[in-house]
Order: sequence, then C-alpha cells, then structure tokens
Amino acid sequence: MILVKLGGSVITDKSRLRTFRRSACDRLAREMRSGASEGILVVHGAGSFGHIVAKKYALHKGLKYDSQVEHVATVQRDVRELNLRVLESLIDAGLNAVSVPPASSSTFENGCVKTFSDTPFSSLLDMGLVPVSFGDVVPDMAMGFSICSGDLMMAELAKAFKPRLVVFCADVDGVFDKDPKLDKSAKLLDEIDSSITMTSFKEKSVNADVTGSMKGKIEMMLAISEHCEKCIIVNGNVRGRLESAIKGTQVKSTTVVPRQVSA
Ligand code: IP8
Repeated sequence: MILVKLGGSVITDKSRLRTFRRSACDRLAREMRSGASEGILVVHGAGSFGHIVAKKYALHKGLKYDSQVEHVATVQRDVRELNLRVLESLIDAGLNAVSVPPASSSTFENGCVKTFSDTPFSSLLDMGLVPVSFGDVVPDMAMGFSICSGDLMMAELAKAFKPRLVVFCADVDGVFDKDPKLDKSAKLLDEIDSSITMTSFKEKSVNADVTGSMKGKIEMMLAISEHCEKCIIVNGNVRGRLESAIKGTQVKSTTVVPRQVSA
C-alpha cells in the first residue's frame, strides 16, 4: 500500500483564489496509475480553495464571532469543489477514486484528531477503490469548528495502514537547509531525521496558509516516518518524480527517516 499527498501548492495556484492546476493534477494522477501496482490512498491539500478564505476569517482559531459561520460554509463548499476536480483527474487516469472527507472518519477537539476510524478507508480499499481525503474545515468539540490539514489525515492513515511508501508531492525538490524560494544557495538535503535543527525553518509561509510552515510539515513527516518503510518528499511539479518514487527508482528528493536507535 502507498499513501500519496498531493500538495495544495502543486494542484492549485496558492496565490489566486480557487485556481485549480488541472494539467499538474492530471499528470500526477497518471503517474500514480502507471507507477503503482498496489492499493493507493490519496490525500490532497486545500491550496487556494481553502487557505485564503480560512486565513481571512481566522477559521483555524475556531468559532470567535458569528459572521465566521458563513465562511465555514463557503470553505467547505470550495474544498469539496477541489476534491471533485481531483477525483475527476484520478478517474480520467483510470483510478477508481472515491471521496472520504475527514469528518467521515474522524472527530476533532482543539484542532487535533480525537477519534479516528480506518473503516471508511479499509472498506473502500478492499473493493479496489482509491480513497481520497483532503484538508477541510471540520466540526470541533472544543472550538466549534477547526481546520483539519491534509497532513493530519496523512498521519492518521500512516498510523492505521503502515504503508510501504509515503510520498509528499511538494512544489520544491525536498527539504533544503534554507528556504530555496528566498535563498539561491540553499542546499537540498538527501535525508533528514529527527536530529534536524528546526531553527532554520520559518513558522510562516509566503502564501496565505493556516496549517503551516515547513517546520510543522517536517515534524509531521518525522512522525509519519515511524509508521512506514519509506517516507519521501518529491517535487510534484517535475514530470516523472512521483512515478519514479513509487517505482523505487532513485530520484531527486528528501527521504525522511525516524531517529536511528543506537544498538
Ligand atoms: O492544505 C488545509 O489543508 P492543507 C485545509 O492540507 C483548509 O493544509 C480548509 C485550509
């Protein structure tokens, strides 16, 4: 089984509200189809279908004022619209994709997963379907509502299914020692483990983003790497990288490994 995250910065233009990058998503879908010969679980980010409005109305802070409610509804609708488009790309590529919104498998409290059931996913996988979850605005027992990032679903799915391979498709080649978008001298790290120093990674990202920074993502990927054989970040904008990663061919990337336990 493989678990793939299609980053919101790859499948959408994060700087332009509700802008889907259809050709990128179609290509990634085809790469999954031709690369994988096993069960596939897919999670996608919200990109400009979620973050711009969620940030404007502070939806990640939960219910603070009445008029937020209207925007909870629009963000829910918008991320479903994105999800439909992703499903369309996957189905066109020959993958039998079905939607599993986070709230159909999980409950949430204070922005964290309180309960998670793998049944909605496993029953679909058993039938040869490809479950597709996504970052969403969700009911939250303590905050009224909160944001569930796709990475949070990735962590739950990795824990539950122990995939052979977890691939994150980002808009950069992997993890760098500095921000490659700001600093040309940034060097790609072939491998990272939990000894990585987080001080060089910023808390905030360039585009509107309510779920985080590279720092938060690295922490999540380190946790995920404990539950799979291999966890890798590739550039989803470069043709063939996802397919090569799935086939186990050497590819420009960063591999995330859990802390090495000394004997
Ligand atoms: O793009 C965020 O999910 P992510 C979900 O996976 C919303 O971090 C609604 C902003």
